[in-house]
Amino acid sequence: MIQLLIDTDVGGDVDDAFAIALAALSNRINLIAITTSTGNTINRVKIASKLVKTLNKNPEIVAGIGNFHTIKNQDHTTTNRQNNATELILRLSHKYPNNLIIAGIAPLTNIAHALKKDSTLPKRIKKLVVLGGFMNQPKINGKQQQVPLGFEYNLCTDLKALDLILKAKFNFFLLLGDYTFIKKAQWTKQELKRLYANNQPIILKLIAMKKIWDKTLEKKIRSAHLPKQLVKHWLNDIILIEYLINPDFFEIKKVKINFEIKNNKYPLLKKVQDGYPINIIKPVKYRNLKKDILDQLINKV
Ligand SMILES: [Ca+2]
Repeated sequence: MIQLLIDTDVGGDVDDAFAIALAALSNRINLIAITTSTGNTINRVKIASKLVKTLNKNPEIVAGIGNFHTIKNQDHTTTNRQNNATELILRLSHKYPNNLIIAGIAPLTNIAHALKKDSTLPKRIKKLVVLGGFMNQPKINGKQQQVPLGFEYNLCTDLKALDLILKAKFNFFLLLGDYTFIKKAQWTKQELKRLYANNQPIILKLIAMKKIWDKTLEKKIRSAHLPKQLVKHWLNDIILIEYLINPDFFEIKKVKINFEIKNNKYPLLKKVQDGYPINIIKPVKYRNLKKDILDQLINKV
């Protein structure tokens, strides 16, 4: 059984809500805790609590660093400085030594704070699995294009946190945007139809959240002058949780990476000889993994 803590920015992109539901429903995962990252983290706690309550699950849920306090700007005093996430991450790492998996599906600020407080944390964490980053410029409209800043949040919002985490020798697994922002990794119409045909309380809740997000995404993409082709039904965070549940649909590649910040452009990750060793999670069976996710969500497993 996987002992899991999810660090999430649920309440924005709906993929977090699906990812939490999938983890809570899985009989391979014991969802012990949820910590919230970025922005109004207290509101995110409320949203996560309602979600898991629908499933009669009771993980510990606490707020982390909020209002864009990156690890650099941690001394800002004006907004939420609640930092229960750091304490919870450290406490659970002692309670489940070498057995706790942390899934990072949000900017890495909370995890970096825990690390700053106790540099021995990586020794007690079984795996740190994270969604984020690009190694290659994504194809938009069939053409390779510069990753728009603000398109991928988890790594680029808090690069100092990423830097600390890479240096810290976690057993680090990364699912890249290269593998999740592609056509194969979107919900198809048929898949969504299957989801919408279900009327379990959790599915109704997820669908309601998804409808709100679909509208928000469209507005966000438009106001950021990003290509409207980015308004799609992305699975993103959900795929990371599926990796934990069914690693058979994925390949792991060991690489050494680092990143470079150039001219305020999106910091691509690069394979370099003297880089930090990480494990890249590469989905290889998209259709199977999406079917498996749906089966679990609508309780057909
Ligand atoms: Ca997220």
